[in-house]
Amino acid sequence: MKLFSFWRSLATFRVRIALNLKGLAPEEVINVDLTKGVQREAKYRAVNPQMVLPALVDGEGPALFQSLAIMEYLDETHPRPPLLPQDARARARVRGLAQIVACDSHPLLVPRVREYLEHELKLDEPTRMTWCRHWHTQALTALETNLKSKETGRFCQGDQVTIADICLASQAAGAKFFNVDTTPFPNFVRIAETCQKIDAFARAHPLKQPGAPASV
Ligand SMILES: N[C@@H](CCC(=O)N[C@@H](CS)C(=O)NCC(=O)O)C(=O)O
Repeated sequence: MKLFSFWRSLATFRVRIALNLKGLAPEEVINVDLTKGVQREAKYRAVNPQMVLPALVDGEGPALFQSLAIMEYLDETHPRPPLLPQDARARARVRGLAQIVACDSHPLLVPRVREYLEHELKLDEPTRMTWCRHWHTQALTALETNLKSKETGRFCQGDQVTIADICLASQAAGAKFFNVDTTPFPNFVRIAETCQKIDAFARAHPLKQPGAPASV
């Protein structure tokens, strides 16, 4: 396997956690520096025409893309431990929680959106931060309200780690990057802290990757 990655990429963080949970280690991790726009260079565009991370090449390729799709692929090809529950309703809830993060919140905060706000709409840094914190807080509010359900256990869905927890962990790392106050969201914080104590999560953390600063 070959993983195209960058330390700060939250979507790649999700895939790294899934790989670690499955006991898989890519033979090659290729750094694509998002701060330098390397994702838009022809070489990477040939790997992932969307010009975003992550991309995962398994065997002959072509590259797999989109973190949720990659995680489900890994779950189907390496079923142990499962990252989705057996029960259809529980599975729908897990996917729903994961999608709050990966489909509705994270896309509003990615570099290409922040760059558009800066260069095209000419929004200054404090205004851009207000944008980012607003969408973070919306997602945290939706997650926290859902997590008050009795289906929540040690993790988002009972006591088994699922892709919902992986996405929650990425939201928690993003909240730190953007200095978002998470204290109004105790279930979210509790699960994020429980996840970070698991080696597969801890090793995958953005700040543990090559090129990462000591803190943000
Ligand atoms: N929905 C995608 C998100 C992909 C994405 O936007 N990735 C970010 C890094 S986390 C990226 O590469 N952004 C490059 C850019 O915005 O130019 C997924 O979950 O894989």
